[in-house]
Order: sequence, then structure tokens, then C-alpha cells
Amino acid sequence: MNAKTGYLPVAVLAAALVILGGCEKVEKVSAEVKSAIFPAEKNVKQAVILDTDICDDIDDTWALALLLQSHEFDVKLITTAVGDTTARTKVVAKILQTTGRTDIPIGTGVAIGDMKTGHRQDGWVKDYDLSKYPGKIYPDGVQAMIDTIMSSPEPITLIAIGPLSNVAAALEREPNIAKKARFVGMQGSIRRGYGEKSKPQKEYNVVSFIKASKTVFSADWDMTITPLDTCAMVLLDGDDYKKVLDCNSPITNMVIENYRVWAKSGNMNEAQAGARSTTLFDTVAIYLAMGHDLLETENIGIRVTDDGRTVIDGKAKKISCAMKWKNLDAFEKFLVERLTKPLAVAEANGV
Ligand SMILES: [Ca+2]
Repeated sequence: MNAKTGYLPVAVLAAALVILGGCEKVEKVSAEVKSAIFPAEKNVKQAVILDTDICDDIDDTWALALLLQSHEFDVKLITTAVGDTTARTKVVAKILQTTGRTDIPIGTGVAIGDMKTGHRQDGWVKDYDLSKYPGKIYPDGVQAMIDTIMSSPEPITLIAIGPLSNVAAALEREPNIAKKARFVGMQGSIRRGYGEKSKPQKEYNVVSFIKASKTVFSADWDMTITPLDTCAMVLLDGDDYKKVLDCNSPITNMVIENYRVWAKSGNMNEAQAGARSTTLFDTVAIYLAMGHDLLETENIGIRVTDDGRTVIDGKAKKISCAMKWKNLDAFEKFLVERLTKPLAVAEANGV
């Protein structure tokens, strides 16, 4: 690692791998849990695009870390969504540079919504010069999303973990992407909402841009979502959280540093970042892109209403919805194991 910049130059990635490794004290998930997660593990990587509103809630940063640490994926593109998307691209760029993954292109999405407030991870990139980023950045992220999907020889999995302004814009510009991609997302609230035992609520990603949500939810593609019914239950605390906190790897340090900056800028009690995570909604969408054995899914007709709710409607397009956990504890153990394992740069760079 470069002592001045904190980044991993490509030339030393192999050496860095040996030095950095993972966290020796971390218990690996049991073989039983692992087989439940990956009953049909394949050697072929799945081509994916991540569309993220990173820098809003902190869970996108955890989800991106899980994505980067998952050997099941060949990440073709990361696009930034909502608000000042260039500012969000800056955070993604520093994350990729810090973790040795500048091979992944970034696309800056549609700047839409609240442009004035900045974002809560600005502090993490205040000294970072985006113009010196060594990887590829597409200024038109929507077009990059379309081109990546349409030129791919294999179907692409589009994972969306934010409001759907970019995805809807891509569908409107090139409707044929629905034939070449499947959609996996963290959206909606079907039988429960944000709190335990709560009723369905207007979920942020859907209600933020209702027209865009309607476009995406009615497009002619295979669609899988984790609504609040399942994703709102994920949180790391106790020993699970401590393993991430104490790991001291480029991935975990990146996550915790961003968490601390985000907490401070939101006037949260910074001490929380020493004890537990926030709700990690978006990590479930990353898992759903690779499997669903830890969850109960239902094929349900879902309609987005004019006021931004996601209601069951037998006449609406059927969507695979993750409605209940079979084993939430196993998922949280899996998340910790992935985050604390050695950096995934070796596979990514063919070392
Ligand atoms: Ca998000």
C-alpha cells in the first residue's frame, strides 16, 4: 500500500495480497451454512451492474463492499444515482482505488432531486482528486448502463439499491435492455415496513421517484426484490460487528471510516460506530443476486400506486419477493465472513 495515498497500486497488488490477507481470527462460516448459501456454486462469474445512491444512507457502502468481496460476480459497471451524482462518483472512485478495483468502470447517473445539500460522506473524499482517478468514468452513466447491457454476450444482472431514476431513464431510452437483463433490487414494502411488527409503508427508494418506479416495476424483465419485509431486519452488532471493526483490512477500514464520517455529518452519536452497524438494507439485494436459500421468496403481482406504495395486485406483473428470512443469523455470519476475508483483488486482476 502506498503510504502517502493509502491506495493499492496495481503493480503491487500481488504483494499487497500476501501482506494484507484477511483477518486471521475470523471464524469461517460452517460448511453447512456455506452449502445453504451456495448449493450450486458455479465457476462462471455472473455479469452485474450496480446502481447505487451511495452517500445517502451508509448501507450502500456496506453493500458495495460485499459486492467487491463476492467471487460470484464479474462487476461490469457501477452507476451513481440521485442528487449530485458526480459527488457520489467521487466516493465510488476512491473506494475502488482504495481496494484495488479500478478495473471496474463507473458511470455518473442522472443528477436529479435535491442538489444543494451535499452528502454525508463528503468528508471521506475531501482531499481526493477525482481527475486523477486511473480508471474509466463515463459521464453519461445511463448510456453506459445501456451499452453495457446491450453489448454483453451474456445476460446482465442489474442490481439497484437506490431510487430508480437511472434505471427508468435507461428503459425509456432503450426498452430492449429489459430483454437482456434481469433486475434485482432493494425496493418496496409489502406486508411490513421499517419497524418490527409494522404495517407496509411508503418505502424510500420507490416513493422518491414514483413514475420511475412504475416504469421499472412494469418492465418486461425478470425481477427480484428484497422489500422492507426482509432487508429492514439486517444489522450487525456484538461479536459479528466487532469482527468487522477489528479486522483492519482495506475493505473493512474503508467501510468503518465511511461509517464514522457519515455518522458525524448526520449528528449521530459517533460511539455507535464502535458498537453496531445501522440497518444494512442494501446488502440483501447483493445476496439475492447470487442466491436466495436463506430467504423465503414468493412470486407476487406487485403494483406501484400513484402515491408510491407497493401493493399486492393479482393483475400486476409478478415479481419474486423475498418475504421472510429462513436464517437471518446465517446471512449476517455470511456478510461478516465476506467482508473480513482477504481482498478479492487477486481474482479480479488475474494474479
Ligand atoms: Ca441505497
